[in-house]
Amino acid sequence: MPSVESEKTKVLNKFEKFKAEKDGLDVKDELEHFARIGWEAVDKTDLEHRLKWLGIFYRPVTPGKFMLRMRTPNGILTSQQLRVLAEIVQRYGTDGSADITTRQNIQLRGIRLEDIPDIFQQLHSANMTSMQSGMDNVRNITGSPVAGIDGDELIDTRQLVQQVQDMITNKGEGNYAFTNLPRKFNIAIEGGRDNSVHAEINDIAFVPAYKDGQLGFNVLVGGFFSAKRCAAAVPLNVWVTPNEDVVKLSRAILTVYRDKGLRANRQKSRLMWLIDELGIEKFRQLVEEELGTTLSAAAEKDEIDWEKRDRIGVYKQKQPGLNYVGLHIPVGRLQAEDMFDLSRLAEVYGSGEVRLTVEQNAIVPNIPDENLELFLAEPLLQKFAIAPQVLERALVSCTGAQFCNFALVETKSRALALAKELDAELQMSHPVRIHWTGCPNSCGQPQVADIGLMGTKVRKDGKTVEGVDLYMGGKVGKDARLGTCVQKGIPCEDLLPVLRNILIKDFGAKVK
Ligand code: SRM
Ligand code: SF4
Repeated sequence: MPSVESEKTKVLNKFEKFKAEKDGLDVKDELEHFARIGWEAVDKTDLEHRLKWLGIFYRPVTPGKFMLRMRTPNGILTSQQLRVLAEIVQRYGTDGSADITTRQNIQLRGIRLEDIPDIFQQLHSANMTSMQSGMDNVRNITGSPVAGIDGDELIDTRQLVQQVQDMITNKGEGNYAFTNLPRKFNIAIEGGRDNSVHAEINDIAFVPAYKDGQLGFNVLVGGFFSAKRCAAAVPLNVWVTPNEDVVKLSRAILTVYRDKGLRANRQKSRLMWLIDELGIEKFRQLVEEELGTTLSAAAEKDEIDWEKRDRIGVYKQKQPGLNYVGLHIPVGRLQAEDMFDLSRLAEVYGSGEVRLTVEQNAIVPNIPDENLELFLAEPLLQKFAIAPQVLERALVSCTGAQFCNFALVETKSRALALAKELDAELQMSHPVRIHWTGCPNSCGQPQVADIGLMGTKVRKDGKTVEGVDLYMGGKVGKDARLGTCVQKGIPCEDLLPVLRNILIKDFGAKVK
């Protein structure tokens, strides 16, 4: 299939060049061949870049052991799907594990390229896909984690998220229309009042809003983080009804971005850079032209007016007699046996469904009142608590040096160790959200945290050591705003007392 021509591609950077030569999606037909010849014989660009179009990530830190990034629309998996993922991970023994991601998604580790054809068959049979989950594609689409079960929800986002994903990925088979975007792209659909999806940091965000008494969405565009710049999404001044209009508008925005987006410099290719260049009015006009209709102006205000809730613990559902239970998964890391267990619990006590959150936790919905006591007594809840320590509870961490070659520091294990130590020393009445990210790419979203820690290298006593830049002031939920860097270059080995002081001074912590 031809890739999209744009005026801007005349100056081709390395990425635009290889995309123009061969679309990333083309490697789908070569998987059997790659499996036969082995990863070391695969063309370098196919190996390191194009395979990401299928969600297959070569890991230079662990050569030969790949990461597989799934798509988990709205963060929802059936217990059977989770079991399939557990079986995939299990075959890799101690190399196999999985991570719940900051986009309500799951990634599998330890994967061997020779097994991919077989794994893709398994995924297909279980109605799962990893298609277009990396590189210049639309990432996992997030939605309210308690869609359809929360008594206070405004719009059930599940179908909408699925429909947008199906449009973009051709029902998970791959869709050449959207495999050559100028850069990655994030979409979120919020259905509740507490902005559980971090709407403001997505390239497109739909947030609930009433217009003339009718419930629909206001639309925000251009939110993103990168090493060069972080920007909160801005209003497109559009309101849409919560139906196929969401799909049509997403398609139109993506098409304008694909065809007009800036491609010369990858540091300036995200949607906001195009909006800056055109102005929001002109951008809106192009979207309308693409749609062939006039868009309705935004409702005066949106309905995001609650503080964000973390969903950990036991909650009544809108369906009488049913409950959902949010389990804390420390820094999102799962082993195969955890996944089997979680899947079993969801089947035995609930309706066979598991949900993931952008805080890297899991929710088991639809547990009848009479099953609750036994569910809460299950041994897995010792590991994945419903009432974890205050700091551990709100901890988020990106992958970091264990598997990511961009990382400047180790994150997950360090984040957990520090939180445990501080939880042991301090008493706090409310959670403080600490987010770790291993480098300025900000996958761990330090800018949305109460305390954000971004990996860096620091000089100490004549040596280069692992350190962090400190971010503060991030606010989530209503009136969300991005935190900023308040202190640079703290060596990780000196971080404990720094955090202790901040927690006491700014967050009311008391020494036990
Ligand atoms: Fe990310 C690249 C991991 C959410 C911004 N991100 C990467 C890569 C693929 C780099 C690589 O090839 O090694 C990381 C894979 C490491 C690994 O082995 O796991 C990676 N990003 C992650 C995850 C797994 C972090 C986590 O532990 O949860 C998240 C996967 C989400 C998903 O399911 O798709 C993840 N990444 C994010 C987010 C947060 C979000 O979406 O809310 C951001 C900031 C928001 C944004 O993109 O606007 C983010 N990741 C980046 C960037 C910087 C993008 C830019 O415009 O410059 C990169 C680097 C790039 O794209 O060039 C990146
Ligand atoms: Fe890797 Fe950096 Fe993203 Fe962490 S923030 S996963 S270290 S790219």
